[in-house]
Amino acid sequence: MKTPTTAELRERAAAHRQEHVFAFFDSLDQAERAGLLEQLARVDFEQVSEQARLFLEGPARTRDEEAGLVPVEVFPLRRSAEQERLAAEAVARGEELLAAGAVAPLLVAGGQGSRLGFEGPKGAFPVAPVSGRTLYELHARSVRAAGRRYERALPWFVMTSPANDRATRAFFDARGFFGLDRDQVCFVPQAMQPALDPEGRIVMATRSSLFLAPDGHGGVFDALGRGGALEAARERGVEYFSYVQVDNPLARALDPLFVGLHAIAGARMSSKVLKKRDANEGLGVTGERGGRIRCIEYSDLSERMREARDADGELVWGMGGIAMHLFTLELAEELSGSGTALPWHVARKRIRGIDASGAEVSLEGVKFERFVFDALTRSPRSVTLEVAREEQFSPLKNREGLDSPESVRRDLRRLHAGWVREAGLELPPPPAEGVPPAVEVDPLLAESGAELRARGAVTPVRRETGWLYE
Ligand code: UD2
Repeated sequence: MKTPTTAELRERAAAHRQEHVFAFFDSLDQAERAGLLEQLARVDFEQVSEQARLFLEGPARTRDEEAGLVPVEVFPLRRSAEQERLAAEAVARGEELLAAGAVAPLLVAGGQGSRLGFEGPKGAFPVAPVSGRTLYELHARSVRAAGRRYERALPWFVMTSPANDRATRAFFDARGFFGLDRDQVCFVPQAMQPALDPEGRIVMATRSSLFLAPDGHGGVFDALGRGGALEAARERGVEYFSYVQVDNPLARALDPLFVGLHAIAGARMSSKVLKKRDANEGLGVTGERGGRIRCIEYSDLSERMREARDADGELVWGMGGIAMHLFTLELAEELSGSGTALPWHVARKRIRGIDASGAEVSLEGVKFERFVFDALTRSPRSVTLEVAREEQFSPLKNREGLDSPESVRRDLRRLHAGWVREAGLELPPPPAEGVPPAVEVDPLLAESGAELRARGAVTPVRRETGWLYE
């Protein structure tokens, strides 16, 4: 792409009512000017104008989205005999595809983790209850374990954002890529979007920079396309991406049942769900209308829909999405670089920027994000698989309380203690009534009770923090 000149950029900005981005240009030094011009060259002003229209005209979309929507059919945890037969067939098919290297794990970690209040990439948070391993390391060890199981080095795609890309790479580097081959890991930085003010003008973070925020996890398709990851994946024989979030250490990226069901159904995109804790848990819901699947984010759900109950008193929209998806390489190729393929979602947040005089202020900002699950509308056939919360979902979101380091560690301990019990191995005494024993199982040793049992007699390493089976 040819680098636009300063005059061209001034013209573009002015044509879209954004000339203020040059307000301080003449007072900047050489390096500051270059930095600002580089940012501006990457701004799609046409798109910014569309985004401004989107929130200035404030479409009342939610109601339309909900009209006529019915919950999708779920492949449940409690299965009929026929579903059990299909599940067994799916596991076999899934194992075949995994062994053939057709499924690549994809971890999204471009978010800012602001609720956790942790400096640095969220994946660098030490979360494991006994070993103190970080989220990244747990995911990496799970990828290594799969590599060993299927006797091949699986390519692992990790989405970062320009805000944490360098820190993430340095973190992997300093830890020897957690024992993975360097060329197994492919970092794909997502793009950034300018934040706007309530009048639809781009917010300046400083006199020489725009306020930019990651473009949402729906930016993953563009990110995969831009850096050549899609071609690399195709060359390596990848047919499906298995998408999980960095904040969930229980996420199983390589799940034969899910892969098999998805492949047998001929789906382009599929999702895992579970029973919501209550009507207000922060999980999106999936519905269907006229054969099209649509996911509505929890914050967009009307109260009527959130609270609706059926004749048995159960929540009608009681199944929540846990951000684990499979999608085909072909769908990613179709969506990558397609510009308007996925809709923009608007998030209003207080942000720090400068005002017209250049003074630092806190102002109401409007951020724009794409959501990966909007791609479900492109998958006429789709599998929605119910999973057990205690086995697959315990996200790290908050500093304390629900979905906090404490709750994640407790859930890991409880799950792993169950495996140790199932394997007939020894457990440390629980520290108190109702508190799970301080135990942890390394993914490289086992990722289920059955696998641990198959390992035979294993002696745990006893640490001050508890027992580590590795
Ligand atoms: C997300 C889902 C929600 C539910 C929940 C499960 C959305 C909008 N909602 O809620 O329905 O499934 O997860 O835990 O996704 N990320 C990026 N780039 C971005 C933004 C986010 O990589 O620009 C990553 C981020 O690093 C994290 C994940 O996406 O791994 C989820 O982001 P979040 O914490 O903002 O999503 P949350 O908890 O609101």
